[in-house]
Amino acid sequence: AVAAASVTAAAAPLPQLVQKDGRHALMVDGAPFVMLGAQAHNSSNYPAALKKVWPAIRDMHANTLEIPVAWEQIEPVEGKFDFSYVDTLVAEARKNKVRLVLLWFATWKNTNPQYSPEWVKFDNQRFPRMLDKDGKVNYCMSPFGEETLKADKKAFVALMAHIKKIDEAHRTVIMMQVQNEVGTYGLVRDYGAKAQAAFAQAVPQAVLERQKSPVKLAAKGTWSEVYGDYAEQYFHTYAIASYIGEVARAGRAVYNLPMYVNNALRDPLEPMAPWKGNFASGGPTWDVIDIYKVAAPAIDLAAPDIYMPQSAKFTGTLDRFQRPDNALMVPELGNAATYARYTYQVLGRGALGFAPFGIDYADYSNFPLGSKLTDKTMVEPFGSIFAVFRPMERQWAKWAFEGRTYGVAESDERSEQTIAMKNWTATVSFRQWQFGEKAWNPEIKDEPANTDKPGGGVAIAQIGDNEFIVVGQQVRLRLGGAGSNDGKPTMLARVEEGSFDPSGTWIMERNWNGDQVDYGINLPAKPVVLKIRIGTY
Ligand code: N0T
Repeated sequence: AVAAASVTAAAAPLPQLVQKDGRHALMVDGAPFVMLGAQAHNSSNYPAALKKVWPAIRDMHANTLEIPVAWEQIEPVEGKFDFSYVDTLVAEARKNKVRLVLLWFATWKNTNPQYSPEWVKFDNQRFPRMLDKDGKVNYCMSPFGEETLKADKKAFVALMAHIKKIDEAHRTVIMMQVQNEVGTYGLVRDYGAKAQAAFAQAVPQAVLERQKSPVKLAAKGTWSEVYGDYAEQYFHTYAIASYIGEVARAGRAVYNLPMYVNNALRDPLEPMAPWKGNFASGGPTWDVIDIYKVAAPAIDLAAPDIYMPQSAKFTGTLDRFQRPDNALMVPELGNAATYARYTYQVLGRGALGFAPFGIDYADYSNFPLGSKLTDKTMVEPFGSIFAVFRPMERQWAKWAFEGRTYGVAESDERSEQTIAMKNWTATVSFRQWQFGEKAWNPEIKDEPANTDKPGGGVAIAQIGDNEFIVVGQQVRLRLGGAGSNDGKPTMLARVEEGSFDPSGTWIMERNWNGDQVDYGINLPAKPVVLKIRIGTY
């Protein structure tokens, strides 16, 4: 029995989300993991296409690839499953030493059924689309289509069973995204017969208890009676979330991977108002995360896809989605260089993952949402940052889960930012010379090199009372006493530039002193890692 048991090594534990004190971690192989991710283009989900994916993933220094698995490709004929692409993908991911997040493109992909098999998308009798107020057929699948749910669920369960079979001993696949950017554009809800009947029912108790709404006209009653002008959006959200929740539940019953939904955002800063065509109704927008929590308990989190380069909107979105009951993960953002600085902000805020969209060398540019570039130069701004995080990715994930990490990105206004840490503050400023103060030479009108556009960012982990790991680029950093150090004179002890080796040991290259610290700690354009100690006297 002893010999037999030693033949197969014990499989690593299942990836899972854990939480403590309002913070979250994605556990992979039993320890916190941070996804330094990249998402491939929408049509790179074929064995031959992968050849143009892996080189970009390598240049990106990513530890995780997010890539679609389409319903149309695994079940082109009803009941006949073909997992050859999944097999190739998983095998090649292992060769490339990256993990996978699989994106289930099925009933809804950017709200439409484009990735459903032909036997689904052209059979409106069996798989009904939504109806508008006049009874006209809408493009979007109805969340009340019982056969649609049954068929999508069956395919997803088959996929999860297959992943379990090929990957249980490896855990190459660490997470599933269920559908993609769901909701409906241009129509607030379904007006088909089933939907109409459901709309006249009472709002479920769990929604009444959890959903924070600007309007609550009654303690209970129908959707309209309780939520007035918000009723239709909330109702549609509940219907879609319930559908996704059921697909996810059934999939997890077979193979219990973490699962999430992603969101095409509504503006995080505009005043709250009822839906008026300005976002996909029914999607997990920040205002209805509670409805997803209630209707889709098998979904771990709702995640923002951020294609808003403006710093106020970017930060506003993070603020809306990062909650004690909703872990922050950014599964998509634009791949244009302007987004690279947000890597520091997102990872510093303790996100489970960060993945620019459109990272492969298919000849396809995502401009104007993302970069005009399609080669190495598109990947480089992100890749250079991931490269310095990679050697310490496990430490970083652990520090983040312990609440020791902070991060900022340069704002569009280029203004100074202050980070409050335990008994210390970090003041971060931008467009500074590496030496001296701008005020010395008012007649010099030049700005520091490479700072014509906002590009700075820094992430800090406070690893001890007076000790910090700093990762960043193009910022000036100053540390000052706060709390029990408030008012005390301070002095830097060490500002070591270096890196962690794979065993987690710090390797110092040099110690910054003299000019390199007399005018703040000035990080260059190329990302660096510093280990800083500071003291008081
Ligand atoms: C994203 C991607 C892909 C403020 C766009 C973004 C991906 C999907 N959709 O390349 O299609 O599969 O999740 C929609 C952004 C809407 C415009 C926002 C302007």
